[in-house]
Amino acid sequence: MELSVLIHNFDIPGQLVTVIPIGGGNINDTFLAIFRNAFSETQVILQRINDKVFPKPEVIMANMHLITRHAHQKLAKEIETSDRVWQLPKIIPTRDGKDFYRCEDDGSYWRVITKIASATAFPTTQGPEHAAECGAVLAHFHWLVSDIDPTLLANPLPGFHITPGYMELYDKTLGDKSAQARLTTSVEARRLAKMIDERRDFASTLARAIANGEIQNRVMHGDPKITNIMIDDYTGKGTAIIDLDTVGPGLVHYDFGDAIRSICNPAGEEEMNLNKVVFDMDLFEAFVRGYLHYGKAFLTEADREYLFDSVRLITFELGLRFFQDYLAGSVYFKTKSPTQNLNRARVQFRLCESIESRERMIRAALGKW
Ligand code: GN1
Ligand code: MG
Repeated sequence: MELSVLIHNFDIPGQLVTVIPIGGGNINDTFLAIFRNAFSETQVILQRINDKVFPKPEVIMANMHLITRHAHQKLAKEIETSDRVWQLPKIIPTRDGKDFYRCEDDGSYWRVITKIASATAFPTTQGPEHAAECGAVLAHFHWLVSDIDPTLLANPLPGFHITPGYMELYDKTLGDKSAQARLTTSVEARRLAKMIDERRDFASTLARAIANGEIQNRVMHGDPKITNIMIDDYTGKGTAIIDLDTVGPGLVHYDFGDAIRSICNPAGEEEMNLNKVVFDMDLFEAFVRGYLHYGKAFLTEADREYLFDSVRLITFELGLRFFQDYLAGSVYFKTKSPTQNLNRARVQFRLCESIESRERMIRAALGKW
């Protein structure tokens, strides 16, 4: 179905002007749709939910419904006392009042959400102030959802961020002939496989801490990377976190580690020159400062014990996920070339080494809290 036809299933005022592809997400397809009437314009975000990755799109929409309703009520109250307006996208329902539209032609799932206007999500970190604002946005989101009972949310992506599970999948993939061929013909692939083997025990660190009851699931965002954090164009302050697909029960550590591995690597995820990939301590200290402002209120001592491990682990885990997908023929993360996931893995593993070599400094910075 043409997008210009499909979008009319949603309740948006005005006449459609255009629908254009935007965004560089690795999973969903994202479009900007513009509607106009005689005196104003409405811009909304149309997304096709990737149901190969999210087996039950209705589950992610139910989670999104619950958390945005809760958050918007809290945000409306906060506006009276806050120095800034915090925002979160809102679901725009279909004409028959549903949170998503299922296309009968091909069974695809679509949703429309509001666009956070006059704000930018940068592809890479602009400097320490930007990093600090990213920290503030993530911690403010954690605060917003900290009073939601995580058991009310369904698991949007079974196995997400359970590192030992990704190790099992990787081991299984190694058994495939085509994966073995990709491994034996590439010196780089073999080097990464060795790095993974050297960290097998470490891969269970957070899973063990959960099993021992040291740390517990709360409500997490699940994908707080730099391109999902919006900075207000006029004030330079953080205003929103977007991409709520993976919101669900999980450790705040997953978010903390994931945001940091993305924000403290100024070269970004697609860098080809590994010499440019470093863990930037200035950006890290700034992020932590921003996070702490709101994070102090809800982080426990036990939570804090695992913050360094979370940074190292989520970086390692994403490297492992990219690498496993490369070996499996790039079936999960969208790619433009057959070796893109291999290179993405190289970047994360280099970053992981950089984090490991700065362990003392990172722990010291975390200890200042
Ligand atoms: C995927 O597609 P996107 O950009 O929202 C992935 C994240 C990774 C990220 C790395 C559901 O997110 O876990 O950190 O790529 N999302 C899922 O760029 O797997
Ligand atoms: Mg995402």
